[in-house]
Amino acid sequence: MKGKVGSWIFEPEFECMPREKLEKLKEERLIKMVNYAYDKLDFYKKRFKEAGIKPSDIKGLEDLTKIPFTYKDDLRKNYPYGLMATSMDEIIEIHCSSGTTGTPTTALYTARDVEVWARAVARCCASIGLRKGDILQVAYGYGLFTGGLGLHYGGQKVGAAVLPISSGETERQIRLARELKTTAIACTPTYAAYMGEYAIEKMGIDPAKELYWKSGTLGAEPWSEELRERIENLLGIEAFDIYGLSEIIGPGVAHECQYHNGSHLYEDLFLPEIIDPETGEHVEEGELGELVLTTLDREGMPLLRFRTGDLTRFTTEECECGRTIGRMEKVLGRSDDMVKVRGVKFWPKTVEDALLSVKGVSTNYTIVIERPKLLDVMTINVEPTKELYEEVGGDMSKLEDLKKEIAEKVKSIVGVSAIINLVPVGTLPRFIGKAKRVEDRRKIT
Ligand code: DLL
Repeated sequence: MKGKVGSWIFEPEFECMPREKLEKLKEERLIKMVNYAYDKLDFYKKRFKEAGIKPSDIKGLEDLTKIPFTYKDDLRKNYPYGLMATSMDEIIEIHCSSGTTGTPTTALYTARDVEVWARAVARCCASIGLRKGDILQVAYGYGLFTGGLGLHYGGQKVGAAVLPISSGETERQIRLARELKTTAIACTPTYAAYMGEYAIEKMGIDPAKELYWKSGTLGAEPWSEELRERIENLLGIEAFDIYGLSEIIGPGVAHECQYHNGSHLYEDLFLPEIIDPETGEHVEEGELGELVLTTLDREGMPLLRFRTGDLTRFTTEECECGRTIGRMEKVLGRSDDMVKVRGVKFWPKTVEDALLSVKGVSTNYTIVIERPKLLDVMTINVEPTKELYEEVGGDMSKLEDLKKEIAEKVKSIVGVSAIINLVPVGTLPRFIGKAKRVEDRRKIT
């Protein structure tokens, strides 16, 4: 549904800045940021000393690689305030993530940081065509997760009204969407698909016809093009990808424009690099690697060369929308989410690509990996679509051909064979935030 909404550009002076000028701005901001982080934080003083460098060694963008990386683990070790670059008097907002390991990290914002965040997300909201008179339904979780408040600030900044409904209570989401005539939706792609399915199956409402959503800003997790197509058809919206991470700011680091050919990464605020995760060296422009980000306008918690763990490509090639700011490809996955089954490495998103390319397969699936004896066994539990399920009267034995087709697709796209377990509609878990689809039982035993 390309070009369905009236996308616009919130800050053309930055988003469309001539590249040469942009590079200059990035350089100035980098030098300032390096000095700031060094002056304010013992953490960086120590890191620089260990690397044998001084802030004055960073004279331009070409010196960036001299700076050591900052890792997620550094944030854990410095929990809660070890990376706070101001006094607590200056901090007005704190977010926390528990992370997969259970060790928390904090994200600290001054008033200026919240303003920068609001501007970044406002750029995203303009891309989905939001303006005065629109109502943005924010169904990302509010609270310590940055999704809810981030979209809240950005939506208000472009002049839209925000419905801060948060995630969950799906029946109420649909009811209020219809009664209040909300015009756009913000949530994870998984939850968008679930809301659509819920409206049809549980409430007899066709969201594409009976709701007023024109667009959606969906992110916080990897999602496939197949899922985008399904969501667009189901909800009758133009679906956009939004990327971000709490350590750097929250949502709003990058967002798609109406051409959907990658997400514009706001380089004037967040300096990107793509590296080979093994060697730490830069890869050629356009090649796949790990995204590394440096905050260029951050007071509360500045981060230099933060290893995001996210694998993507980056290009500065011109975009039809007129933005000069570069674009990152849809994230393939996190390096630590990569699964290895019988020696074959892949990201769960590739399994989604395979599953959703088969007609009659729903968006509800889970992946279980076990090692009962010596060999890894991957089982994909997946529900057929409601229509197909009803067509066979709930008799799964009539879906043997579908099962075979899925197994073949998985083998050819993912490169590893899997046991396909077709399960009745409504039996797999539904997610209101980030989906947790992979259960790797090998790690537990
Ligand atoms: O997920 C912030 C966010 C909220 C982004 C709402 C977009 C919308 P964290 O919880 O810190 O912050 O998780 C950050 O989620 O490093 C990626 O691995 C993943 N991620 C975020 N957006 C995308 C996306 C928020 N569009 C981590 N595609 C990141 C793929 C994404 N992965």
